[in-house]
Parts: sequence; C-alpha cells; structure tokens
Amino acid sequence: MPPELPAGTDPAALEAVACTVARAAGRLVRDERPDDLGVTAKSTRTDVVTEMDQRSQELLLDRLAALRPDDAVLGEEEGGREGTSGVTWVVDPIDGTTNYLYGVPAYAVSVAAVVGDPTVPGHWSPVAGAVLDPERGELYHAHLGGGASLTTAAGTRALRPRPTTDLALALVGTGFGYAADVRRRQARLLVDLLPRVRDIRRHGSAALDLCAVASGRLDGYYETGLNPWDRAAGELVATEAGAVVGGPADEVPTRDLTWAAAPGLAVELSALVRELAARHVGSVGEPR
Ligand code: LIP
Repeated sequence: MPPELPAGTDPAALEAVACTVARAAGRLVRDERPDDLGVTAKSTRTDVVTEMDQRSQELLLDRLAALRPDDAVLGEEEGGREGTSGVTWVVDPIDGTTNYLYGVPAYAVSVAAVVGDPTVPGHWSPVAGAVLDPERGELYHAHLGGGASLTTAAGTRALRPRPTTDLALALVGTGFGYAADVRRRQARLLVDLLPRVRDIRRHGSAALDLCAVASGRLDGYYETGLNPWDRAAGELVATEAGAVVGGPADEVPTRDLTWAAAPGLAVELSALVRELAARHVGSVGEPR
C-alpha cells in the first residue's frame, strides 16, 4: 500500500531537491577534506564522526531549510530539526565514514524525503531520495512510482537489478556494526551464509550497497543494525529499480534486519537471511 502523502506533496520535486543537496554536500566532502581530518569516537572507539560528517550535515540542513523550510530533518549527527509539513528529510552526511577516514573511495551522501515518523520503526516510508558517490561521480535517485536512475557525466540511465535466480551464484553485500558483541554474532551469521552464495562483498556503505543491488553490481544485500539514515534513500532506489527490499518478517526493513535482492532471488535469499539473523544475531538494540 503506497503511503499517504501530505497535500501538495510532489515526489518528483522532492527527488530533485534530494539530488541538488546531495550534490552540494558531495562536492564539500570530496573537495574540502583536510589532510589533518578531525575525528571523534561515538558509541565505540571504532564508531567515529569526522569534522566533514558534521560540515556535510550542516550544509544539508542549511540547503534544506532554504528549499523546504517547513520540513523536518533527521540526520545521523546531532542537530536535526522539527517540521510542520509532514515530510522529514532523513540524511546521512557521509555514509561509509570509516572508508572516508582511511581514504578508501567508497562512501556516499544519502538524502531521503520520508513521510511518517522515521524514529518509529515501521511507521515511515521514503517517497524520494538520492545517493551520491562523490568519488565515482555517480548519483542514484528515485521517487515513489517514478523508477530509479543513475546519473553520471555521461547522462542518465534507468536502473535494473540482475536477472540472477540461483542463490549459489549470487554476489551478496553486507556490513557489520561497531560493538564487539554484535560483530561476533554477525560473524556467526556470515559463517553459515558464505558457503551458500557465490561470494560476499563488504563495501562499507549501506547506501551504496543498496544502490548496487539496484544497478546489478550486487545480486543481494543484507545487514543487521542499520539506522534509518543508512538505508532510507538506498532502499527506495532499490525498490524503484525493481529489486525487493524487506526485513525480519515482511517487506518492511528494520534495524534488526534489512535485506535487498534481485527479484529472482528474493524468496530464497530473504528466507535464508531471516533464519540466520534470528538464529545468530537477534535484536541489535536501539540506534546509537
Ligand atoms: C555505515 C553503514 C555500513 C555499516 C557500517 C556503518 P556510517 O554507516 O553504511 O553499511 O556496515 O558499520 O554503519 O556509520 O559510515 O554512516
């Protein structure tokens, strides 16, 4: 059932705003990264935020305030804001912060417009979004019912998942949390999953992993412990491209399990990751 949109909401216009502000933040984090990058630990010593995460989120807040002054904003870093329009922007100013810190060119700016309350699991839906890979110059974008596209300097093309139907030939992405006890449980899930698929890729950005399923660079993806800002835009790009996205029980991703699959793999992959996540990981607790 498509979500109810506030009167006057135009998902295509929201997609254009998402693209505009994602591009501005992408230019900032790519071009203004200082050599002595400031970094601070959050929930654990390996869960970090850099000064560029903070500057990127400040820029996103400023641009969204100018373009969509009545909307709320929920960001990964401190400093979101309330709104009155019924639309909330859920933003990850740098998704893949560890890669960014190490100079690994695999991170993204993720910007999604959602309706509902993104702080209440299952009570919100993305209606437009953009995921920018600043290093590759790839902008993934979509709006509800509008399909999903990849825009680069060469132009714009529609996104389609791979036609894979055999799980044993599936290239599957995943990621891991920051807390040692959760990582131990996630590793146990991986031990049982790895022999069942072609191979695993751990790129370090959930947003890019979800877009990789949309574009066919992955056949599937799963992760436990994601926050709304990690996945809001990427899950819309994936579903609008024709992939199937879901969670522990149905097609609603949650913090305990988010998965995405090419349509021919969805039944088999979702059954496997649901069973293994329930057996090995369970609940991963509240967002940090
Ligand atoms: C990252 C996610 C990634 C996950 C990392 C981290 P961040 O988000 O995108 O999928 O495996 O542990 O949570 O923290 O870089 O914004």
